[in-house]
Amino acid sequence: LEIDPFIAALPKVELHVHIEGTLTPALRWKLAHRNNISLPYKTYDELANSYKVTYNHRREVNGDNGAPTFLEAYFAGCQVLCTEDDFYELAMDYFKKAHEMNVRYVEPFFDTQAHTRRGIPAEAVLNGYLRAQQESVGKYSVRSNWIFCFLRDEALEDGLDAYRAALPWARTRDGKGKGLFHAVGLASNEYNRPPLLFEEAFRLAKEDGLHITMHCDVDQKDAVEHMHEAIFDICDGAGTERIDHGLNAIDREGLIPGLKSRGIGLTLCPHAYHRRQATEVLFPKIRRLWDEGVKICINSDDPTYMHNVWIDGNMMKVYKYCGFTKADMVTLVRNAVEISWADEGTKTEIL
Ligand code: ES4
Ligand code: ZN
Repeated sequence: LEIDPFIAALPKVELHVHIEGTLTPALRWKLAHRNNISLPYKTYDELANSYKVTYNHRREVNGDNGAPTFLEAYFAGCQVLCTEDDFYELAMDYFKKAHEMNVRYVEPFFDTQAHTRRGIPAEAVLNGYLRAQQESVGKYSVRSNWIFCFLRDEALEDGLDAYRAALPWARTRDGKGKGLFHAVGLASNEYNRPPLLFEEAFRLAKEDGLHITMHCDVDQKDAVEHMHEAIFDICDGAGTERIDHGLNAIDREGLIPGLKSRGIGLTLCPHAYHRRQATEVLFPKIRRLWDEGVKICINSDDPTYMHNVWIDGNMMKVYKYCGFTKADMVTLVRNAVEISWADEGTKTEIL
C-alpha cells in the first residue's frame, strides 16, 4: 500500500510501539556479529525470513506450519541485545525512522524482563534507552516518554522485582527519577493471564504517580472479560487510562460506555488485525468505534515483525478502508495527542 503524500506529511504521534518490535534484520545481524552471538541462521536472508511469523501466540492454534509464533520470533530477536550501546542503537534506529515519517512524539513500550532473564543487567537496557531518549530530541526532533511493560506470562513477583529495579529511571511523583518512563503497561501472552493478576503492580505504579495502560489484544481467549476487568475492576475502575488494542469493546454491551465515561482511549494497530481479518470485516469495526465516539488512535505495534508496516502504513489502511477524510485523519492524530501523557508544553508543540 503506497503512502499518500498527505499521510506522509501529517505530523504524527505513536502511542503503541514495542521498541524490541522495531529491531530490523540488519541491526540484528550486525549486533549478533559484534556480540559474538551465533544465530540459528546461516545467511542474512534466512534471518530475514524468520520475521514471517504466525499471528496467534499459541502454537496449537496456529497448526504446525513451521513458522514461529510472533512472541517466539520477538524474544529470539532480543537475544542479540546485550550492551547499553545495543539498546541505544535499537532506539536510535527507530527514532530515525520516526523522524523520516514525521512522527513527532512517541511513547514506546519496553520490557526489561525479556533481557534480565537472559542475564543482561537492567541498567544496560535502561541507560541505553535513556541516552536515546535524550539524544533523539536534538538529532531527530522526536520526543518520547516511555512505558515499562510487565510480562503477563511471567509471575507477578518477577514483574514487581523488575519494576522496583527500574524505578530509579521513572519519572515519579517526587520528581527524583531519571525521567525515562512515566507509565506502566502489560504485554506478552494474554492466554489465561487476565489483568487482575497484576492488580498489585498497577496499584503500586499508581501510588508512584505513574500512568497505566494495558494490552487487551484482539480476539484472544476471554478478550471481553479481560476488557471488562481493565475498565471496571483494576484499581476499582480508576486504574487504566488507555487500552492497547481493545477492538473487542464492540462485542459486549457496556464496554463502550465504560470506555467513554472514563475517557479511556484505544491504541489500535490495524495492520496487526488485518493479518487475519478480512478488510470488509475489520475496518467497519474500527469505523464503528469512531462513530460511537471512542477516542482511538493509530499505531504500528511491532513493525519489523509485521511485514514492515509502520505507523504511516497503518494510517494509510484506515484512510483507505474506513472512509476517513483528511480532517478525520488529523482528528486521529489529535486523539493521540489528547490521550498521550506528554506535558502540556510538548502537546502544543507537537501539532
Ligand atoms: C506484543 Cl503483538 C504483542 N502481543 C503481546 N505482547 C507483545 N509484546 C510486544 N508485542
Ligand atoms: Zn502491543
